[in-house]
Amino acid sequence: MFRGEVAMQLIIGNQNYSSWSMRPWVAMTHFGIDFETIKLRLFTPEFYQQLSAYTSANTVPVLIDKKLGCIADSLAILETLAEQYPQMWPQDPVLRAQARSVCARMHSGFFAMRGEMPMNCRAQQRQLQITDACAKDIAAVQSLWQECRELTAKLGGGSDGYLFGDFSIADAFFAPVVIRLQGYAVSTTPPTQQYMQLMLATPAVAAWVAAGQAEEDILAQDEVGIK
Ligand SMILES: N[C@@H](CCC(=O)N[C@@H](CS)C(=O)NCC(=O)O)C(=O)O
Repeated sequence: MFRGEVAMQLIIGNQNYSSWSMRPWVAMTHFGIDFETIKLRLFTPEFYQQLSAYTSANTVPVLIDKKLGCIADSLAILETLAEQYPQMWPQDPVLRAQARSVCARMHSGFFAMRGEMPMNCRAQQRQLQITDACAKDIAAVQSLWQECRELTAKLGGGSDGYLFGDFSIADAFFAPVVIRLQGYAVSTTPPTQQYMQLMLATPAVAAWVAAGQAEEDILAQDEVGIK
């Protein structure tokens, strides 16, 4: 099952739509971790059947590690990998604590934005009616990004322009939000646009988007907005 020398496999869903899968795939690709991708077609009978061979979790992503076993959940996967690859978190302890905090907030919040603006790599500035709750999430995420960058500048963190200077797990966590903001015609601030451009030009993010756009499956429930 494993390519001889590869110690890890990552099970993901459709790259066009699977925002949770995008997080570890982008981070692992960015940090040059050697892994094999197993892509399953979301919501098909085969998806659940094949997944059940590895884990009792009915969701992707799942990391299969030769030594550690099957790890479900994007946050658990990235926390586990960061034990082996500490460069995935900011080096500064204050920035690292904040990076963990914003990842957890993304993991357990921003429900309106997630629900109303499904990640869809093929969508480009689609017209969409959003609720006040969704507009509030969009404003909150932009303030959060600004806070991260201001704190990083204050503490003299890396200057690459990512949330905590150098690319970290936090950027991987917000990569699907960048795709969402690009997919729908919602207004964003100039610093947000700058961050979005940086993220979209990041090779691991661009590779994920290209793979998603090349897929042919259409998930009707994730196709919203007017082209
Ligand atoms: N909290 C989980 C959520 C994973 C999740 O909901 N994945 C979606 C795909 S993006 C899924 O597998 N859905 C299948 C289903 O709900 O039946 C994580 O971070 O990995």
